[in-house]
Amino acid sequence: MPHYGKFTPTWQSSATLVFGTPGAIRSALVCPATMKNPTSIGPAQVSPIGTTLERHLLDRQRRMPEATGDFTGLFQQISLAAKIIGSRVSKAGLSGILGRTGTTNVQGEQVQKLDDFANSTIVSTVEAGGHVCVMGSEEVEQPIQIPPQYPQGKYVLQFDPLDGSGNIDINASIGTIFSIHRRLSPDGEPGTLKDLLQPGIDIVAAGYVVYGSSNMLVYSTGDQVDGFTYDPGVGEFFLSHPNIKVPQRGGIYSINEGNYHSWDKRIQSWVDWIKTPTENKKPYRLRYIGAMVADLHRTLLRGGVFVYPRDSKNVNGKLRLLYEASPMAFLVEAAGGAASDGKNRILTIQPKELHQRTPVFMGSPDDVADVLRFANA
Ligand code: AHM
Ligand code: MG
Repeated sequence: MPHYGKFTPTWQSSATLVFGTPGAIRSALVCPATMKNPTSIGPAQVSPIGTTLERHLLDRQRRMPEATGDFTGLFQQISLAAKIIGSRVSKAGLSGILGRTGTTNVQGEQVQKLDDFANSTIVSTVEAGGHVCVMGSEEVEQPIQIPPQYPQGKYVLQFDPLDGSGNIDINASIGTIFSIHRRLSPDGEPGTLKDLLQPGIDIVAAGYVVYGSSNMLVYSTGDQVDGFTYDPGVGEFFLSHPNIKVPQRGGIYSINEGNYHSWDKRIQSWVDWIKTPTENKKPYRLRYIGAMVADLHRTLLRGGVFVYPRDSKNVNGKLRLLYEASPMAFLVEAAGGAASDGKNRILTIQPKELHQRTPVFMGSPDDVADVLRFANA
């Protein structure tokens, strides 16, 4: 049951609005704020305003006595960057942000491309926080160092600032992907490339933000996957999809079928099979948005399989291991799904380069098993 499905004020006093699930609202209504000697509104953990991302993080932090607050602090900066990017994405057509870097807007100012804007928003929000020692971004060729005026923190952040950026100009869903590792290099010193070249299995937390019909932040620390929907009126992410579980099998396949003639015959056979009805099987539906975040968000919630195999143009696959495939594999596995490069778990691949690519087969465990059976025939 979503904790924060609809943002419906049920009654209003001079100072109080009540939001939340029907149960929480009922509890709150037992005791309007204007009553004298109010009775309890219920167990302390049930909040009549819903669970914000900040509260969710603080609750987790309190359950870990050794936690220093660094992780929570880093996450708050990521969430701030997501709010700023989401706000700019939603105004993309209005603010003259569309277009190539190098053009000028009506004020005669330099127009920044939205993916450059997203990249610099994350870098400048996170670098000053003192929680990371180095960052890796799809938009930046080399590791991003933390300027010497800021502390060198204990975490390593990798991100794709605006995934699916080809969708910006047509108002379709795009997203931000990120993962967090602990540093390997000595504390207090600048981070190194080695800090960035860590396998997904060592991820501390990963997540994505999808900028769609509503904006959502989905994250995991490996135990479960939780989704938060952004309320622009309040300026907060609220828990809306606790403990997301990917269905064991879905009914959707997601692949750029326009590449059919560039694929290996075994991938062609799988696609031929999955869309052909048989006595025991209905044909799967094809859905492909062209933004990994959006395609995998649907896969997490509805099930099915997302595939970007190697092809004759992209001989190592197209998607990037460190800031696309690994964080998504971490989330899919934490939700009970499977994520493979065709042979191995994506999470166990030891990266050799910052912008390394990998084939991707992810989603419902039974659907991934089917495609791997064909791919390895
Ligand atoms: P990018 O926009 O960050 O470069 O991401 C690459 C995108 C993925 O989001 C998406 O799954 C894929 O490339 C789509 O590729 P194609 O157009 O070849 O199907
Ligand atoms: Mg991308």
